[in-house]
Formats: sequence, structure tokens, C-alpha cells
Amino acid sequence: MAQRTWTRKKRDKRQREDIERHEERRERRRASLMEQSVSQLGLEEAEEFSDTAIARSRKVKDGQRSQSEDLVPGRVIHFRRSLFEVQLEDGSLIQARSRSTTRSPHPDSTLVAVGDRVLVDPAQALIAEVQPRENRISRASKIHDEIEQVIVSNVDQLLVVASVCDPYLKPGVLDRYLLAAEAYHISSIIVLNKVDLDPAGEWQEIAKIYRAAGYPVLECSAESRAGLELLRDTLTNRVSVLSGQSGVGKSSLLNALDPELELPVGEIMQGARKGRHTTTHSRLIAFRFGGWVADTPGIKEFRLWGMDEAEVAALYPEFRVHAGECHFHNCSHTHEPDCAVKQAVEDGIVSMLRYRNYLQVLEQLRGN
Ligand SMILES: Nc1nc2c(ncn2[C@@H]2O[C@H](COP(=O)(O)OP(=O)(O)O)[C@@H](O)[C@H]2O)c(=O)[nH]1
Ligand SMILES: [Mg+2]
Ligand SMILES: [Zn+2]
Repeated sequence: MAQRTWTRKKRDKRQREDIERHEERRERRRASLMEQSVSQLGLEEAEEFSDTAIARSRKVKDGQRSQSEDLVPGRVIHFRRSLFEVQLEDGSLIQARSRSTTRSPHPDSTLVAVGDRVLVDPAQALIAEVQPRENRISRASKIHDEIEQVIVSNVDQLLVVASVCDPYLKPGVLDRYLLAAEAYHISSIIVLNKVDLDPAGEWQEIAKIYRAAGYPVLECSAESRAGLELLRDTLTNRVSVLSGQSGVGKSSLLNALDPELELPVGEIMQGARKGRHTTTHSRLIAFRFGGWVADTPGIKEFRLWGMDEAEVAALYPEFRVHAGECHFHNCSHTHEPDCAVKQAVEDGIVSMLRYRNYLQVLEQLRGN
């Protein structure tokens, strides 16, 4: 018994360390994204950009400076009947509209989206300004092809949930979610649920492969409550999107962490939900313990169409490490000579399973 407790502690510690490393990477990426935006703006604007958003809003267009002192920052969590629900920093909620005067740094995209950080003019119940989005999940609109429709923005992390059995874990499916997250610049965490159903721990092998690829892996059970404390810490004070096949236990995990959510369990969401999500807005659901989960259909909508092979390969973090050493800079790591990625697979540094899945993704792309 003591031995088992010790092993569990060791495992929890390793999972925590994974998360911490993941946090550091996320911070670095955020900083580099900020730098990129600044360098695209040019020097004068860059100085302004580095200033506070409120200072920026004062400068935009003459005559619009009057009330900027009274603007308060918040986050859009819901959209209903032409009104945005904005949560202010003190936790209170206010309803506000957008107008043609609402300032936004994203001209070709949904003006105000769920997840946006905004500056609100409470006196007029108006969203005065949208702040730059760190990332976003969007869908290509069929009607207005030129306008990007943002489903949710500023997502801190994607949790890809899979179950160790019932249904069995499918690495191919897991990879599709991970690829989409990479393409959207959202960092992902893998959650292996239902570990209570496989006490022998056969999933450990898969967990090892994904950890080696650079993804944190949490081992959980909504049933036995194993790993739930760490899962809750991971979700606290962040905006998360949960993805994963139906039946893996996404709703059960959320209910286990926050029973007030009362999400329906064991429901195949298909029909009704699909219909509902032809509208593009989602909703952020607040956890009792702080943080939000986005009520979106996840990122299944995402298509890799239009990407070339090297671009797809760049979505595999463990390939990226080696790709710089390939002979061709746009190496697809399939047929080319002097390919460092293929070499790494041969040497057992990069997982054969991930590499095979990559080849399958390429095949599907060519087939489309
Ligand atoms: N044994 C076991 N069953 C679970 C666990 N989590 C969820 N389930 C069951 O799996 C089924 C699907 O769960 P649900 O939360 O609806 O999955 P979702 O479709 O991903 O939201 C339900 O019958 C749950 O009771 C778990 O950790 N262990
Ligand atoms: Mg569900
Ligand atoms: Zn290569």
C-alpha cells in the first residue's frame, strides 16, 4: 500500500512538472506573438502598442477620445439577442452592445467574439474597443467568405480528452485534435480518462509516446476521481476548450469537478447540437473554482485543406526539432534523401506511431 502511494505521488509530481514546463512554453510563445505583432506595426505604433490598451483607444480617431477614461476592461462570455455579456475584472457581469464605432484591431473578422478582451463604456452599455486576440477558433463562413467568423478567441488551452477504453483510445483521432490545436496556436494537454477501467495500465505506453512528443498527459477518472485535483488546477483561471470523441467522459469530468454545472452525461449530442452550432457564437461557462470552459463543438471543424506537406509536418512538435537538419528546407519527410525526421524515427527518437499517423494524414489530404 505504502509502495502504491509512493508511486502515485511520484506520478503526480511528474504530471505537475509536465504542466509547469508546458506553462513556460506557453508564456514564451505568448511573448513572441506579442513581439511579432509589434514588429508588424512599425515603430511608432509599436510604442503605442506596448502602452496600455486604454492609451491606444484615446488616440484612435479624433473626437472619439471623450470617455476613454471611463472604459473598463472585461471579457466577453456570451452573446444573446444582440447583447454581449461581459464579465468585468471584479467578477460582475454587464450587458453591452457593439456599434460601428467599436474599435478593433481585426478588420477582416467578427467584430466582437466570445472570449474577446474588451473595453466597455458602462454608461452607454457599449463595447468601445476589442483588444488584440492571442488566438482564435474560427469557421470559414459560407456566405461572407472574406470575413473570418470567430467562434471563440483567447483560448488558453485545448484539453484533448480520450478514454483508455470504452471507447478505446485511437491515436489517429487524438492526433487530429492536436494538429488542429497546433494550427490554431493553442497549446494542448491530453487527458486520458477512465483509468479505473484498466487497472493494468495498458495506456501507459501511449502516454509515454505523447509525453515524448512534448504534450503533457493527465491520467484521470471521473468515476474513481483519480487525477481530478490536478485536472482542476489545470483548468483554474484559464479559458479551456474540451475536445474528444463522444463518450470519452468530457461532461462527466466537468461535473465531477463542479457539480453545479449539471451537464448531461451519456448523451450523443449530434442532431440538436449540430443545428445550434450553425450559429457561430459559443459561450464561456464559468467554473465555481475560477476559469471557464468554452461551450463549443471543439475544433473538429478545422480542416487542413490548402496546407502543403511541410506545413502539416510543422504541426508535429517533435518533428520540428529535427526538420532544420533535413537536406531540403521544405522536406515533407516522406521520400526525400537526407531526412533528419526519418532518421530520428529509425533511431527510435521520434515515435513510429506518430510518424505513421502523419503519413496517413498526408494521404487523406491528397485524397481530398
Ligand atoms: N468507468 C468510467 N466511466 C466513465 C468515466 N467517465 C465517464 N464515464 C461514462 O462514460 C459515458 C460517457 O460519458 P460522458 O461524460 O457523457 O462523455 P462525453 O460524451 O465525452 O461528454 C457515461 O456513461 C459515463 O458514466 C470514468 O472515468 N470511468
Ligand atoms: Mg458530453
Ligand atoms: Zn525531412
